[in-house]
Amino acid sequence: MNSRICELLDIEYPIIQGGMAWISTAELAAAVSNSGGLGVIAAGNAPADVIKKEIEKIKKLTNKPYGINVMLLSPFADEIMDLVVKEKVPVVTTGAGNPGKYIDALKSIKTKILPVVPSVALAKRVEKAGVDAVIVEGTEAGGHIGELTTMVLVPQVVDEVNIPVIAAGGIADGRGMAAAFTLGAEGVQIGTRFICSKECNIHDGYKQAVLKAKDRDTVVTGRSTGHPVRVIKNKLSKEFEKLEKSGAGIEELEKLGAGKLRLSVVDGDIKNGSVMAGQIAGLVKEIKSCDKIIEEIVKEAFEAYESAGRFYLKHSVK
Ligand code: TUI
Repeated sequence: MNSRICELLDIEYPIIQGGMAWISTAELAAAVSNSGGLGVIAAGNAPADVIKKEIEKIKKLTNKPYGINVMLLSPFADEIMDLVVKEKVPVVTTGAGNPGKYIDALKSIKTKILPVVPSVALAKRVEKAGVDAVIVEGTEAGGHIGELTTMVLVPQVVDEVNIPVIAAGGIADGRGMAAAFTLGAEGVQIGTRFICSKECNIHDGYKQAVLKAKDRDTVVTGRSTGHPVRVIKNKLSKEFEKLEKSGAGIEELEKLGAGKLRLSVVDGDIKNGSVMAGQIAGLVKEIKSCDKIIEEIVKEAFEAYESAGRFYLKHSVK
């Protein structure tokens, strides 16, 4: 499988694992990298000393390239970026903001920079600033999201930038990967599917919640705070919605959300915790190892291409 993304990142398959706070640890990232994709450790809201240990761990688990996802709303974003530069981490993905002020430092150590963007405007801005590729994420994704769908956003960004585009949001199998490539993407970022992997070392309750989720089981909370977040519906999401409807201020809403991702991921409290997942959760039915997940996605993508090709051929021969 050859794309500019494979060459850029020195990986076998253009599949990047989503940086999911608390979920994307060194163990998961190493398993994805060892399977030919790009594993990514999520820094989330963790301080640099915690992420330094994750970097030490992944270096013991794989010799392949890996990335760190920097959540730009984190109070520790600056110190995480300092750590990335010091450790010469091969790839950085960013989320929830514009990474502009960090680009020069990352480029000076040849770290590849892949920002997540929710719009054409930000994609163009970061291209101009010198990033290596953009991860174009649709609103189908889990966690913090933008407004537009993957289907409409990917081709619009592809038409406006020259750097490679990685599609994200709503992709969990080879059909989704083939569709993303048809839209002009050269890689995919996959999060939700990897939650239900053997090597993802979170509480089993969280995995079971994703496996059980059906097509309409996610909801977006926090629109009124300016930080919309897609989660699986539960007691907490209902409380959050009620509080938002009552006109509560950002402070009160943020207080309700504080510490709730840890509660579900680490403690397995999937009623009172925040269970972030994408709309594609309904497609995820089984826990498998990362190498099986990737192998199946790649095989299925080729099959999807062939079947679409046969369809076009049939309809073009008059
Ligand atoms: O970042 C994510 N997903 C996340 S971060 C997260 S932790 C969190 N918790 C509570 C509130 C907010 C975050 C959970 N899930 N995905 C990547 C992503 N980035 N999605 C959307 C964006 C984004 C949004 C606006 C990227 C850039 C952006 O730019 C605004 C600007 O400054 O121009």
